[in-house]
Amino acid sequence: MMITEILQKTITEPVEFEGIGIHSGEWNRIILYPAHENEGISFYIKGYKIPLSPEYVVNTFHSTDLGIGGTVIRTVEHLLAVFHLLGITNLVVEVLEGCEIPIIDGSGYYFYKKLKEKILIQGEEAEAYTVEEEITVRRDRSLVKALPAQELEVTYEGEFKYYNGKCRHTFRGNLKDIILARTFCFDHEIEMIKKKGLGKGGSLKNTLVLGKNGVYNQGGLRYREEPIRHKILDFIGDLYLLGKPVRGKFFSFKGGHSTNFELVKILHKKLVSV
Ligand code: 5EP
Ligand code: ZN
Repeated sequence: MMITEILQKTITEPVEFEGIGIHSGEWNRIILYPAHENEGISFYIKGYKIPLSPEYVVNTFHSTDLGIGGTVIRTVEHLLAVFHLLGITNLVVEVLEGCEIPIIDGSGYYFYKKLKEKILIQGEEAEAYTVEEEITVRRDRSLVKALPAQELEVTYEGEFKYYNGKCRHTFRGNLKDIILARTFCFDHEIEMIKKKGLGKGGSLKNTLVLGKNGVYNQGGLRYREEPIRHKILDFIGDLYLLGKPVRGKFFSFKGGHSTNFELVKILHKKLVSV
């Protein structure tokens, strides 16, 4: 992969978020701190430091979780998507209570809203990763593709039962297209998800619940293809596991955290081997 130069960014002052975790159901409190140039993004939990890197991914089932020595930080993807979209390259995330990033309203909006006016552009140039050759990942009935491009572009295509909206969307850099898209699940899946010990914090306050007869949430959808747009947000968050902004054209057909992570591992291997 080629490396393109842009400016590094951090935040002007610490920012705190708190709230329930979608999977743990516990209360979480995190503080984001500014970081120096070339420090990158890292997480601190219970005295451990976890640098943002695919090497620390310990789970991709229903969320992307980072871990070290048995200590895990769950559901980092929505916060990472916001960092990626805002171009934040240096920052420390300290987890003070709980072990999950708060889900808030299920989208990236609150992170975005609080961080966007606190962006500090730093003097040094940052590296961005540019995809240089076509990569395809296939797994079961999903497919994820990366193609060379100068800007980040992400197309997601899904096939959802009981969902009659358009099942395809392309993100071409307009943040407002995806930032409000909430996490989601289907009514018939909830029981199974809970049986697996997941979704303990799920409610209509943070999850778009879809069913045969439509949407359970009052107020309905925030976008016509809100689930598809949320999948794009997840993808952009997972790509940021590489630790640097990514330039390339991506296509995901029914992909999820595990196919995203497969792709990230391939991209990462190419990076460390050049
Ligand atoms: C799983 C949930 C609930 C509930 C009543 C009302 C509501 C939410 C997927 C794989 O965003 C994600 N990852 O980034 C993923 N989200 C989830 O897996 C997920 C379960 C819930 C709930 C509820 C219960 C009772 N009355 C999200 C990608 C979208
Ligand atoms: Zn998500």
